Amino acid sequence: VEPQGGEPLALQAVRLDVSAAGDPPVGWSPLVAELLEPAGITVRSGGDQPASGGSQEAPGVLPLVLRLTDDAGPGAAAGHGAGAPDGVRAGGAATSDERYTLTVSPEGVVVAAPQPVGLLHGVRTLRQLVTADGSVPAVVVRDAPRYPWRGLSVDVVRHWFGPAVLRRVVDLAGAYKLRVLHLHLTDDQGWRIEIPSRPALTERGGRTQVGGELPAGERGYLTVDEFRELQEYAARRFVTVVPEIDLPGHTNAATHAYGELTPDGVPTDAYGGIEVGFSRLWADNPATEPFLRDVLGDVAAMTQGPWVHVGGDEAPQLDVAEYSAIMDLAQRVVREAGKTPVAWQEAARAGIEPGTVLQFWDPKVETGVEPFTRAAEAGARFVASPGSNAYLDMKYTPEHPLGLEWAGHVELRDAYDWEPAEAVPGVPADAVEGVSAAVWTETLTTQDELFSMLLPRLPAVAELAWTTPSGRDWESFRVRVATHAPGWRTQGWSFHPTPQVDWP
Ligand code: TNX
Repeated sequence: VEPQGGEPLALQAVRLDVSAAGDPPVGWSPLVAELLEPAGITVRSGGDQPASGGSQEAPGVLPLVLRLTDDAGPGAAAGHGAGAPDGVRAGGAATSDERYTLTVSPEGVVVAAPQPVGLLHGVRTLRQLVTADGSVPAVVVRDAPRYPWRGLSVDVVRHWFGPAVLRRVVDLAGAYKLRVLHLHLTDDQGWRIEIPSRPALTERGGRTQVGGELPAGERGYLTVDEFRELQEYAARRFVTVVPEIDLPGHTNAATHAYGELTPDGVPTDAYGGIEVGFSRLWADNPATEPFLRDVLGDVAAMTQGPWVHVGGDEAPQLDVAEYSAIMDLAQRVVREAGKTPVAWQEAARAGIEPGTVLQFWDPKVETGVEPFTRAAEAGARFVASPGSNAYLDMKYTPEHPLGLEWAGHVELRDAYDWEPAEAVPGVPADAVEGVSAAVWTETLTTQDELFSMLLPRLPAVAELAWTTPSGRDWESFRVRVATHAPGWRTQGWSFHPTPQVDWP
């Protein structure tokens, strides 16, 4: 960030010039308007036309030029991600080069970037620079992320959150420049994605959740079309959706729908509690492999991004051989369908192919660190979601009315003060692909409750995923994050006003 001095510039409107911006997934105008209009800035198009009656714009109106260029300016290091076999291909971006340069001067605003995603990042940064009185400082920002995998994992099983809420979650994730929305779609309490080859999954598991049934008339799963539309909505904002089918534990909704998956062929009862570690698939049951092939085949075919998450967490009820047989099969099916598997950290004990993404979550590391070291040597990439920092379903404090506490309490500062490169024990820093915040919904039932757990902690995790340690500073963060609160209020995004910040 290079402040240019001088008076702040009034900004009531921009005249958008996208003549050098290439083809975005949809028109740039609605995307830019979506970001700037809640900040009180009108977006006019036609900035590539010479302004009638001279080159000077009216006061408060600046041209906003989005320009694709390979020369995005010195100092903007390419994002790391050399080890990312698939890169992050959201929104059609060919590579994970997310650099951008944002220049704000009295002559206007220019965002230059080698890829469309960088142009959008620049507009998002511009939005963050707009102050409450409607001005922006003259500044040059040269920026690039530290990690390619910057994500949010959301449990839509324990309590159902439908497409409308999920679009708001995409907006929030996008605002903080995240690239991955991982959806936990199956668990003991329900099944949240239509599987055409296995219709009973949603017929029998699409209405249940923690505490029982959904309100009458509500459908608790994404249809094939809704899942496609959600992915398209996210991709337009350069967010890739990663669906998770959780195996071989967390499978009561599956065994409830298909009794053939149990040893005695009898379907299990529906489950509305919040215990874990009791449900399972059986490796030696002949119904298991066809089930996995059907489900993962359908999900892979429906998935636009490069990844399918196959779960693998909390399955001590299987011995290592049974566990590995199912996890190896699941990963093979995903690879045969042309996708890269993602799995929770426990899958380090199963077979690992190069490029497999392992999501670290449990700082207790009950398997010991040795499987992580071996997995890293075998080419696994790690995403850091340590429960004690990145689990945004943990209570902020012991008194907090919402959330769980198994990983401790996660105040805003805890979500900010940790180091992703050191978060996964036993693996070298260059095996870390990125960071994902996670929010589980055992205790969360409404959009407001969900957002009050995400805000303000998600921006803290997002900054960690973006910024190198030398650019990080808690005192600076707590001042900057406070200035976002009016914008959250405008958007209708609930937040928890933690006393660690002086809120305006
Ligand atoms: C652990 S994280 C789980 C989830 C729970 C969560 C609650 C993980 C891979 N498994 O099943 O919802 O804790 O914080």
